[in-house]
Amino acid sequence: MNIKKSGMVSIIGKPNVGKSTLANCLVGEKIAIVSNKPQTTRNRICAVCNSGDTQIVFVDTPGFHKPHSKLDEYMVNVVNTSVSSVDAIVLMIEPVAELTTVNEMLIEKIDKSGLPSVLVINKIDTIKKEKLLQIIDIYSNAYKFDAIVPMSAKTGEGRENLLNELKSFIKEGPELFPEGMVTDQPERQIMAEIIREKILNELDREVPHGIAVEIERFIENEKEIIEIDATIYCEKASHKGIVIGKRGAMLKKIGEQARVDMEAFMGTKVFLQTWVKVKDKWRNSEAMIKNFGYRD
Ligand SMILES: Nc1nc2c(ncn2[C@@H]2O[C@H](COP(=O)(O)OP(=O)(O)O)[C@@H](O)[C@H]2O)c(=O)[nH]1
Ligand SMILES: [Mg+2]
Repeated sequence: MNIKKSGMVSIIGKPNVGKSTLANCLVGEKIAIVSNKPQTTRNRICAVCNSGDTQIVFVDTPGFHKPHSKLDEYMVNVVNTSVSSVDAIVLMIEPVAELTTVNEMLIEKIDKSGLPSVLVINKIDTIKKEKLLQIIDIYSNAYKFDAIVPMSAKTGEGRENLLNELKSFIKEGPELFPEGMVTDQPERQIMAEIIREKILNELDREVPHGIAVEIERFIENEKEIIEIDATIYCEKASHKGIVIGKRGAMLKKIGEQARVDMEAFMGTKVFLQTWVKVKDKWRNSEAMIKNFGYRD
């Protein structure tokens, strides 16, 4: 299909509302990691969606929250810069009938930007219709959104409605990403993120938030198997023990789950080896944050 229109749309919202799930739902492939813990996404990720003659590049952002560390500051800054230089903004909210302070702040940002905006009420698979009407009422009184779309990023319900609403803000233009390219993240980064997702899903809050993953080696061997060596960094020796687990059981579990997703993404067999190291307070070191791929 020939692309005749193209543009960019930012997805903003509180941590854990489902922004990354939406990015995956729009691409039709898993490119952004998802977990039930806040602050899963650390970087700005482009998710490319081709629909008819239109290409929309969605910018998945870290959830907007109060910064506590240098890494947090970096993440909030990513949100701030992602509301400029786009064609429209999607504000995603939980299906809660209440205007929260964070959402008020985000609405203010949208208002200042002067950009078209769509409110997405996500997770409607978890609520009753009456509640949905209440939420629509509260938010349409709070701000004049160009559209309000109830949806479930998990089931895909509402996906077409959202795309149709957004298409009206996309102007004529050449494709921004070539056919077949679904994200701007390098493969190495996706592999590292997959490992981080498994750690987020398997371990308690405190441990995964101090985790960074570095891919030390990424090669395709003569048997067309991709060999990956990954180092998992944690902030404390006690965390290292938890990540490795009894007789290495946790690390093995994380590695096996990660390998399945890596193979699905790469479309070939993967041989994954993992190591765990301690790097004290890396989240407060500008140099280390950069080293782990969190760059402006
Ligand atoms: N029931 C339900 N859960 C969802 C939906 N969208 C996302 N989730 C879940 O909400 C959690 C946070 O999702 P994620 O995409 O990581 O949120 P983000 O922090 O905004 O990027 C995960 O456990 C998702 O599976 C939805 O439409 N319905
Ligand atoms: Mg996310």
